[in-house]
Amino acid sequence: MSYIFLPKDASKARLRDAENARKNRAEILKAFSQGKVTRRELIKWGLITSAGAIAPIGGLSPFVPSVHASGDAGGGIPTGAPPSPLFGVLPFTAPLPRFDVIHRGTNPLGGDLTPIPTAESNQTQQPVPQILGGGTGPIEGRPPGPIWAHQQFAKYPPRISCEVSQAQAQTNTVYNPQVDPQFNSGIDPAQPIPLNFHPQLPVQDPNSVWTFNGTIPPKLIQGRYMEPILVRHHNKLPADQSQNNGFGKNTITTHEHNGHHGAENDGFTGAFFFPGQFYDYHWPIVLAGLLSINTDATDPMAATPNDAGGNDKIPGDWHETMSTHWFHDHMFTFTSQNVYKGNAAMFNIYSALDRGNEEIDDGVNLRLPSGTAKSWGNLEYDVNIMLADKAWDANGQLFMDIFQFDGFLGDVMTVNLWYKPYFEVERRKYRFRILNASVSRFFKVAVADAQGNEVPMIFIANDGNLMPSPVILTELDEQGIAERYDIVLDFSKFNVGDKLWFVNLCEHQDGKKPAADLTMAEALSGTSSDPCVGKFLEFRIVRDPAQPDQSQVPDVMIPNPDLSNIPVSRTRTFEFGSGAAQPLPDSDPAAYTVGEGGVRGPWGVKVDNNQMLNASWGRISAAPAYGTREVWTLQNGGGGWDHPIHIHFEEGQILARNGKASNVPAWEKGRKDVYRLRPGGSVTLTMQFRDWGGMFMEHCHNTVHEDNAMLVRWEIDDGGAPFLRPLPTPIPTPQGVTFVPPDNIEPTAF
Ligand SMILES: [Cu+2]
Repeated sequence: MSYIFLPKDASKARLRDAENARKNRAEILKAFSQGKVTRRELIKWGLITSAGAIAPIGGLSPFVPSVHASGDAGGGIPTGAPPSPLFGVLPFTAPLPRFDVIHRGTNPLGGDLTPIPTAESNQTQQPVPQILGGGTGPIEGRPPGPIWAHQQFAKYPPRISCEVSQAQAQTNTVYNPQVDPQFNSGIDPAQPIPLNFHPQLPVQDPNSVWTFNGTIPPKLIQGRYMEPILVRHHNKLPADQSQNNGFGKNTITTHEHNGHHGAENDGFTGAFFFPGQFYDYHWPIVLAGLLSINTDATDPMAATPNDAGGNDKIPGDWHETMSTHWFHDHMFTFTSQNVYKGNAAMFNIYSALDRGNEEIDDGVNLRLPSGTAKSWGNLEYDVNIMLADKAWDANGQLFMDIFQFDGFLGDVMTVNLWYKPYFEVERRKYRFRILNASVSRFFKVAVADAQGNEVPMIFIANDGNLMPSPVILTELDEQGIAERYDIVLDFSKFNVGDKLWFVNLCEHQDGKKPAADLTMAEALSGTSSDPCVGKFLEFRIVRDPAQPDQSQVPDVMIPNPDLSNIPVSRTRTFEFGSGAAQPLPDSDPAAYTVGEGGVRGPWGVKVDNNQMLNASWGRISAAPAYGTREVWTLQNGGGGWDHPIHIHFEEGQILARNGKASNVPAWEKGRKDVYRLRPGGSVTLTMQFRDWGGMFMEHCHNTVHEDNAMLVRWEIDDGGAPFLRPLPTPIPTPQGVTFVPPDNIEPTAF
């Protein structure tokens, strides 16, 4: 059994060997990531196996016993990478930084943005750096022409702008948490915030970490229904791909995770853009079903909060209202590296039901914990939480091993990108929107008091969706990568001066799947070999609230949409497995990003009874007809792994686990967008395909699996117009995007 990281009490010699192996390996990975050596060459030299795993050579793989290790551990116990040094920093010594709220401009078509956003991609030419091939290329990287024009741009013109950059690590001098310091553990937003993982840990080099605007804390966009946002995302990463400190790709594509938007705004994996370019993402934020349900906007439950404390009615099905989203990179074969490097942010969507004001009592507002000062979007008691395990090298610089194809684990727990912080709270209810933003790690969160007792939580939302009814839990379920769990925690039962902790009960030994769910006592005992088990966030109850807590958690929140009258037009199966081995033609777009041979597993997806195939964004694996409902079964092809599968675009309802409706737990009875298969398991779900068209994706959100061929493209076909049938595949280059016909269409796709 190999642990990813060596225990802290490993012998000095063993640690030194592991560090040398890590360094040697990092040199190879760096050369690979920078395009100086191909995967085929690495295989030829015997450095990696054809399945992609690093070859078992001493001094190269930290998992191979060295002379020292074979002596001190009974011969042949594999060693791990050296633990990330903490430089003497203790847990719970830094405040939890609240998210940095991105500025909302209110004049996107008349001055916020230069040039003014356009329905079709802006193909104005600019010089391209020599290192990217020279010549000229378009200023916007979105594919050109009508196929990738913003759908319904004239009908839903942007009313808000958010302008952001992907950029090298730098100090934040414009932090705006949108709450006073008393709600931010005393953090003074006027103080510059260097980019490090704790105020006493080393500052990250510009190319160790690439985040939104190059800064921390992580970013938050606040949006509301029917107030379309234009997100202009600039790529300010180095044009020279060798400037990446060993991992991370300088081309990006930004996925608004489960946005119900047109595919041109979905961050399609093959619609990436280059340094020096921008991409305009149009997020209309509409209720699903708006073209067929409540089209005249008369239902008072389908509404969006206005600035005056009231509601404006909107079309669509209010049972499809969404709340907690995130957005992140979706670059083909590089998603894991780019998200780990910092391309991850959150997006709170506000509605009349979930408006972020706990005081307004209008018969629609659920009055969940938030605050009262503003008509909507109060954050005082509504806290975004981003969980991510990280690792760093001997100098404290962020480190990733891009050849851990089972999945990459970090050994340091961060919350909102700081190492094990504390958060000051009042004696009242809070909402926490917990995002698992890891590469491969699952969490299982519980709350402990000082005696080690579990404190109940009210589970209110799974993924982006408020539950039909809240569920009281003392331990949350295992939370897969990209899943969001919203909970309400009531501190009023405790005293000023008390402390509580978020505790991770889920132990990993590798990136394949959780190894064990520990009891609270086991997790607190400190005996787990996994350094990310145990307490990771400390709540300090510091005062009584100045105003009485008016927030509620109603017994009924958002019942599921009624699908009983909607016929099921198709069923499909998707098996997530390994061993896919279809050679891709040289013309396949997948070859473009990864050099000769394209992506070669070790993972793959088998659709219906077709072949198990590697990923290619040129292949259409499923093409549901526009306006229909289908039932999809997601099957785990093996028992050795867990796969959290994400289907883009519309919320699904889980009908069965392992074939039985009775296997679906209470907390999965709402709507979902990530479906955790569990080892050997299956999930049967139903979803609709409406309102928008284009090409979307379905993939494992263990992003290492996703990047190594566990991804398919599917698309919504509307019978010919306005989309072509099937859609042409975009091939981005710095000089412009061209289109080719899909090079492969699965026999059961249409
Ligand atoms: Cu997976």
